[in-house]
Amino acid sequence: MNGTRRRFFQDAAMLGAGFFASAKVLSAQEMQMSGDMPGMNMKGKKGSIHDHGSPVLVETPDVPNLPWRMDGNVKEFHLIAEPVKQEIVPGRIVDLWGYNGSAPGPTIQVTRGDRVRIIVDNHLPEATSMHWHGFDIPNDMDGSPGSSQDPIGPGGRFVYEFTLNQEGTYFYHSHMAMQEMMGMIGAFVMHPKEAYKPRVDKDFVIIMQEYAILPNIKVPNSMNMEFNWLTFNGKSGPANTPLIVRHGERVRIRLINLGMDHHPIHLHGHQFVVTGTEGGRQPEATWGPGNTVLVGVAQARDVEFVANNPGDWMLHCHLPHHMMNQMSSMVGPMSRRNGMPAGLDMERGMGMLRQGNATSEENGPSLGRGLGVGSTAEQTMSNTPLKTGNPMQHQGMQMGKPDVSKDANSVPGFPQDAFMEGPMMAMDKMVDKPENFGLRPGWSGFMAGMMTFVRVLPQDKYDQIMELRKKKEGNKPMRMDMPGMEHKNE
Ligand SMILES: [Cu+2]
Repeated sequence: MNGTRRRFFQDAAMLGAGFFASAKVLSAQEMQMSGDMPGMNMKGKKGSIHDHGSPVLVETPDVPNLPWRMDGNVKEFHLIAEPVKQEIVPGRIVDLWGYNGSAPGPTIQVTRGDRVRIIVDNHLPEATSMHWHGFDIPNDMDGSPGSSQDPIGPGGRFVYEFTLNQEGTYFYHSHMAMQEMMGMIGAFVMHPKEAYKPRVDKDFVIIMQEYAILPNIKVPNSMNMEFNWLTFNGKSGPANTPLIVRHGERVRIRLINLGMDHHPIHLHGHQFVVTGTEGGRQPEATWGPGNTVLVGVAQARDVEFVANNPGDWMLHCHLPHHMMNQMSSMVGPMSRRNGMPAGLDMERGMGMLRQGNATSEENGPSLGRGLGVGSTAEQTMSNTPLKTGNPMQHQGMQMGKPDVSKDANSVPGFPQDAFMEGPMMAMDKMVDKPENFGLRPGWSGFMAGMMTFVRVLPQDKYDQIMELRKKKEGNKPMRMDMPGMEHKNE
């Protein structure tokens, strides 16, 4: 049981009043609802396409699923808005706001026609509200603060209830704009009763978010207009869990964007078709081939493809700055400077803030592009020659020598402001997990920002990874049963 779920169930148990019948029911339900669905459908299927039956459940790598209980014919969920400590990459733990210990919040899955109740508790220090993005529901359930309901005050609760007659990739989010930029969104997938044709074998959700978090600071600056941490499902490369599929399987990826930027998401090695938007399924007549889809703010895009090309294929946002981590103008220079500038202490010399919060007088909201340029505390700094010799050593990382030519420093344009081209910062060991098994050594040095893999694997390698995953998860069941959803395809 991870911290998220443990926390959730502790909270749920403390609520008493029969929210769940007993601790035993809790753990059974929790096991049933284990968010580790990647283990589903792992046996006895060879990538065949099924044209009948109920849809597969979605996997949201690195994000749990939200459990529910049935109350009569109502599917009841419980969301807790609360501060969250989120490890974006190894060692980089930041203070976000999310739901049930996760940012983005846990994924909700329902089936068309479901009557749904969602209890929302506010454990934030300020008011919030919950909006159901794209839902055709009564106005007083819409979660618009001030117009459709009063905001939910700190310590408060609001119970939403509605019947859902839609299908597609939807999401929930705080309707307080600045809270959105602290992480407050989650996926809400509405399955059709019968799977679409052609049927997909794997169905994934990826939520895109972005944060402005300066070096040495843990709280995002939600006022900033530029972002230096770009995440898929709350993780930046190389910390993302890859999407594992069998060679020949049909795959759907549901891309959701809530931030300040639009993201052109590109898949290597395959052509896909866009089969859905935030408004639901698109008619097949509109499906044209592509390999890059622009996902605008507040939009969702479903893409589908047949994984017919074996290998480890990148899936990433194609904006160059969205393939970087921790990008700030001071990070590049500090790795190759000869000593500190005169008159500055260590932290100042490295361009780090010391006051702890984004609106402190030290730099405050003047921080703009590059998280330093335009600020009065910006240092004058021209590009200095890249030092050859031994690179800085970081614990746990494979710090190689930069692979540069002898005359590199005489070439105009070299080194760029933020010289971070690998393989200096590989951290394969630090992000080791079953889904990364068998990747090329040093791979992690080239993954950053909104970047993960679709690993199209032959049966034996696929089984090997599922075996490792099973071992890691111990005896947790490998499937999740949803009332009204059967998995005939296994
Ligand atoms: Cu992007």
